[in-house]
Amino acid sequence: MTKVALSGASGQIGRFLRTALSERGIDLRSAGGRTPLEALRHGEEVMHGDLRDSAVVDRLLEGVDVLIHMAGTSVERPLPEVIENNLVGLNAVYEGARRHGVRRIVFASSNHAIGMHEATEKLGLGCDFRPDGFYGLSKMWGEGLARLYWDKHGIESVCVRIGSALPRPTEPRHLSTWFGLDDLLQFTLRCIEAPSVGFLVAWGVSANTRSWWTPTSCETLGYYPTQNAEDYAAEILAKPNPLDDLGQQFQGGGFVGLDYTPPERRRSLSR
Ligand code: 15L
Repeated sequence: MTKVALSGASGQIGRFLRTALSERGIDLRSAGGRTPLEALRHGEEVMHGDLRDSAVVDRLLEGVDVLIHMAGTSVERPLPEVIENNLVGLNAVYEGARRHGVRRIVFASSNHAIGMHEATEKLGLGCDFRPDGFYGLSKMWGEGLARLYWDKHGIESVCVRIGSALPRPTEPRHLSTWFGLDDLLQFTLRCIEAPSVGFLVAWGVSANTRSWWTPTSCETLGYYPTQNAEDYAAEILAKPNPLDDLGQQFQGGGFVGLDYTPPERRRSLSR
């Protein structure tokens, strides 16, 4: 039976996946960060610790076939914090995968790696990276790291550029970015089961009518989304949009306006 490890098990997506994968009888080891976890059912292994520490990584990856890597900073934060959690921590995890012969890592990338594309654009997976902050930049780096470990060490990766993983969409941007939880679970199960994936990048998004992202890579995984944010459109569009003009202009939404220099101030600053 495939042994699966889940990092970031105390986070928003991690909590959902932990329960859902356990309920489906996946042989699971769940890892939280600072706070100890309690096993959800008999047989679930739990642990916690800082993944920059190779001894913690060893406990996470011993005997593991597939790692679902959801740990790390998941919002925009100062660069030193992002570097520690999302670069140093991720590298420690991939090195641990080498030591333990882990077959595959599902890496939680993010739409914020491409967040400075305009909301009017339709993007394929080959689009330029246009990160909307240090967090998005770290996801771009993470995809590069995953590529490196496939090319040089044969560790498979699925880099999933997660949109908005929520129980339901709540604002106009989500009509394009929503990744429904049924679809997230289906996607994760396919990542565990797919016979071989090599290095793969995929959009973590539902079958949204207004999606900005062209679904490719789905065939390799056998992932076929069934949820569509459009079902909530009338309700969402009847309410005011919580995003300002900038957040509506770019795909990264609210992350774009953080530490943003408006065009009219750029020339004067550079003189
Ligand atoms: C992400 O990558 C974040 O982790 C999450 O908090 C949301 O902001 C999501 O993207 C999104 O873009 O909706």
